[in-house]
Amino acid sequence: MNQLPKYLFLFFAFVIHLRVNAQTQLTERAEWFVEDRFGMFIHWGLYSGAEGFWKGEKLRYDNDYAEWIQYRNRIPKDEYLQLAGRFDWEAIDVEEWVLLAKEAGMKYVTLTAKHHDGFALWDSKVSTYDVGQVTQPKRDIVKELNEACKKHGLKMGLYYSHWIDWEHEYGWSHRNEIEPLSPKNYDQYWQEKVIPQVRELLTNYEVDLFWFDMWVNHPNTIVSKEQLLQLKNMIREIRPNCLVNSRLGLSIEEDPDVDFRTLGDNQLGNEKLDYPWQTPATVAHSWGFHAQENEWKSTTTLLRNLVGNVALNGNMMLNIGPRANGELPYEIEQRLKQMGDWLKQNGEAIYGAGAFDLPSDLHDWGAITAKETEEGKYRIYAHVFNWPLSKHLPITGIQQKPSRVFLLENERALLPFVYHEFETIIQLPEEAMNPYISVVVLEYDQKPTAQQKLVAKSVYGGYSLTPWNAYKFYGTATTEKAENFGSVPKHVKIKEKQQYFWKVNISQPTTLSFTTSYSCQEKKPTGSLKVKVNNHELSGSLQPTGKTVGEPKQDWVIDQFLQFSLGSMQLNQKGVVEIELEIEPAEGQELDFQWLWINQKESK
Ligand code: FHN
Repeated sequence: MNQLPKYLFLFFAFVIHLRVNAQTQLTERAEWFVEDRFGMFIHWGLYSGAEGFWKGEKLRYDNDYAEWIQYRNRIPKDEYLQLAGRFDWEAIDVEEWVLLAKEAGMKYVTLTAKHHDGFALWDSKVSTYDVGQVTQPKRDIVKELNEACKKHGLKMGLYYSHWIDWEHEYGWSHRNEIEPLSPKNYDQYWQEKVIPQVRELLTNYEVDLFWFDMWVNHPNTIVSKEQLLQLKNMIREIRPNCLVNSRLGLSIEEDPDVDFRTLGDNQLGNEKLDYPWQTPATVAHSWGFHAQENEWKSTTTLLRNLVGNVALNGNMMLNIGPRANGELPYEIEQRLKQMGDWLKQNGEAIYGAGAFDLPSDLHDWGAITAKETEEGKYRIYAHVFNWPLSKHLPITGIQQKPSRVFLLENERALLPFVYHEFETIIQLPEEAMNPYISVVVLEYDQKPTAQQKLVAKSVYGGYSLTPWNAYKFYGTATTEKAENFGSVPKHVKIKEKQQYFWKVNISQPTTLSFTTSYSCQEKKPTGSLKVKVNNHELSGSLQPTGKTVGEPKQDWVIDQFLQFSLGSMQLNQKGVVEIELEIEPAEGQELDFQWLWINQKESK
């Protein structure tokens, strides 16, 4: 720790902890990981030389994970090894990948040291199936990565496929479902390859993170809990600060000593978690280089995904799949550099930032991240995905007035705003500041409190009240998922009297008009629907909505959801009001309810 006095270090550690205080189950080890938020994944190995094709045939699986070519296309091991001959070893410069990571604003790099093919990208003394055997002079890609990471100040992670190994006679392959492998033989693989290789990696390189890859629960696999613990304990013993992900095969719930949870491939977060977590993501679809990749995500999409995860206290590790000459597809390089440009301007809203105490899907214009600043202020970052046509940005649910509001890319130009109880309306400039996502900062002298359970004002000028954002309800309605590709929308099925209650903040006396959307398959008007606000009431009977057609000539007839106006009412008060909706189908009948929309007449 050089000359830094111990108390100062403790102080900084405390500050870092405060900044990410939304996460309660955070090990000290993992603080850097939560702070850093964004990393690079590299899938690169012999499979990169095949590029998703074998002897003219495309990979035999539509998911097109090019790194699976050996297994999917049943390639014999010795022929697979010959792929090394397609590599341009002279041209491969690991430092270039690290430099790209740095330029992209990524803070760590995780390389597939050994993927499912069992081929080691370091000079392994444990197995001859390694990069040292196919290069002259011998290359050690892990060592090169380690040196480059150190040189450029990034952390290094290693991916190690522990469960699956197609090289070792007793490593697991999906084929073992029809050619059984005994636990005894599997343990032989474990003790003579997994344990010594991971020990070798831990001992010879400065590994900050071990990324394992098993996506079936361990009781349903050949791997035993004892084996997993043996592996984890060895890591703890040799490199106590090295992080371990949940795809080791132990969830954080089962073993809180696991440092972070890895979600499914490209699975974005959908809830705040109180422990560190991460999405492994691709720019297109395949992890290893695939010659026919064509599902490139845009820079905007990738940035939205990153922001969305940070808004839920999550991380993202974005993959690159270099070719056998080390080059990257243009699209990957371009997206990463553009993300880096955005992060140079807006990284403050990502690094060390996390969720604020409001639901992350509250606002329809984008997402919120937040953190305490080094100067002791508190900043809420409104990531505006959709620059409102009205140029008014409504922020609902914060109980205090900000001391100042500005665009993160132009702190000197303060933005005018009005604050009414629980609602801050910001006057935006005509043009969005950034082509991807513009970040508006609301600064407070201390962390503001959140008013829970309010429905946010929409950028479309009203309030969307749904069964899922009601703060309370009475009744037994059940949620039905969207069907027919969403042309039958998500809704609730109501068979008997149901009441929903929402809270909405009205900034001034106004006229509110109400519209509802539902599907009712009765032949004539029946049942009732009532909206109550204070002493006002609007009511009507439930109208038949009939059917509609999704696509022609496909026998695709679906229940139709139609909207109905319920009228309007004059409210002479301002502040938080409770909206009640009571729906009562007639005896033996049912209604599929979707939403209630309130329009507030704007003042001049
Ligand atoms: O099978 C692997 C796949 O090849 C890739 O490495 C991904 C990355 O998350 N993990 C497995 C599938 O989930």
